[in-house]
Amino acid sequence: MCVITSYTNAMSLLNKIRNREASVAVIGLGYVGFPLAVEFAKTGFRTIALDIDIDKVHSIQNGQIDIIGADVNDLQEVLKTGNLIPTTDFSELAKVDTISICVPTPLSKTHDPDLSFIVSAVDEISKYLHPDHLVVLESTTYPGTVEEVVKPKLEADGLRAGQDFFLAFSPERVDPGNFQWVTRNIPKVVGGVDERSTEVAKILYEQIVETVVPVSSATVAETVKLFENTFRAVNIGLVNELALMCSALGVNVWEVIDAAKTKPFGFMPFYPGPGLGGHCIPIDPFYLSWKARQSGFESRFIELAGAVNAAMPGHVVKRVAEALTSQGKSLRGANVHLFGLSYKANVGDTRESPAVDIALLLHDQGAVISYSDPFVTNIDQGGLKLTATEPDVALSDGIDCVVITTAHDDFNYSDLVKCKAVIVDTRNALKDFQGDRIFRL
Ligand code: SAJ
Repeated sequence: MCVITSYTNAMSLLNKIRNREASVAVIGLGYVGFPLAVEFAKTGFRTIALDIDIDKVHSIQNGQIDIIGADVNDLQEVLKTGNLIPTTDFSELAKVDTISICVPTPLSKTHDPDLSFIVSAVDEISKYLHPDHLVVLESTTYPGTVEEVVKPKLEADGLRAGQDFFLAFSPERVDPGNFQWVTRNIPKVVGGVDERSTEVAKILYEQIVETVVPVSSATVAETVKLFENTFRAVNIGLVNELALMCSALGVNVWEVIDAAKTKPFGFMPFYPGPGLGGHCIPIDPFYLSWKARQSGFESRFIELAGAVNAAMPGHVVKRVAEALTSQGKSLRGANVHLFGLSYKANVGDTRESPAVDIALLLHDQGAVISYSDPFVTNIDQGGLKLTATEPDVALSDGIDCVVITTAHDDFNYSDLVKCKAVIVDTRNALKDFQGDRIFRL
């Protein structure tokens, strides 16, 4: 297609977007895609909300969603307007103007990037790709995915990215459980396979996001996201190592961090914990190091931080053993109660949760595990099948040790410190309490 036609196509698509006449599609209705689809629909776009999970689609069609931070009233509002169309029918892609891909990018068992969800979504798009389509990948992935995987697949039938259709990457930055920073006010980076694709993607996201940050390519945009999350993983690894150091020195690491963060510039606090959880921070850096390795570069920071963070659950188990020993008890047969099973406070997600790793390690060493978590009703993982109990179970005589693994706001820590058990506090939840039964990281 010649440049003028491509320019004309871009202008017509831009006008449709600006006038809200464009139809948009979001593939993948998880904690990223669902709020994005609702935001498009709230802004007046006819929004095809696509997922392969028919049960999820049915519950959304019925105005129900169990994603942290999702506003059911918003959902019911956009369903009433008819702007949100939840469906499993991928042929709807033929009728839309833009497609945002928000599918998972896990690691495989061999710790390599697993692009199978992206490939499935792109294979579906390829069936319905037409001139003027804008395709935006949002899933976190290694630098080069759009250029090396997505673009060749979409161009297989002869259409050219940047000329016949537009192709970009725009990283998701959703922080589950964060109600201050939401889809509309989190700055959005966009990078296209060419200038026109960047421009079209920028105009699309400007309709629903206050600040859009264009960069020179899709590969730069992919790298931005991985750097953001690698920054967190490495700094969490550093502060976890500091915690181990302070424990050996007999220094309170939390006091050190609180004093260090009084520095008004050049410092950003991170906090030690029982390990690194969630489906992003423990995983994303290995997408970057994997790609770097393909180019012969070994990222030592990523691997080292990964090793330090992965060792934290084992360190917590050692602290539990020390706490029990102080009472003349051993791990085998001890009743250990965990406060919190999800990977971070005030969410119910147990994916990659260090609290689950700790429960499994303790169970393997013969401890009898129970837990309380207002967000996690039960768990069945690695041979451990448990149902949540009320927090006051921790106060009963039968419990030998309580481990605070996830410091949910809902827990009553003033009550907890009255328990007879020793307490291992991995989150500084008991910062206002002292006593020889309290063991910190
Ligand atoms: N953690 C620490 N110490 C810290 C901060 C976090 O041990 O100082 C632990 C948490 O307990 C948790 C893990 O790290 O187990 C990840 O925590 P997180 O706050 O990064 O939470 P995520 O993974 O849900 O969300 C992150 C986003 N969070 C923030 O920026 C605050 C952001 O990095 C990404 O937008 C998102 O991952 C993503 O989807 O990539």
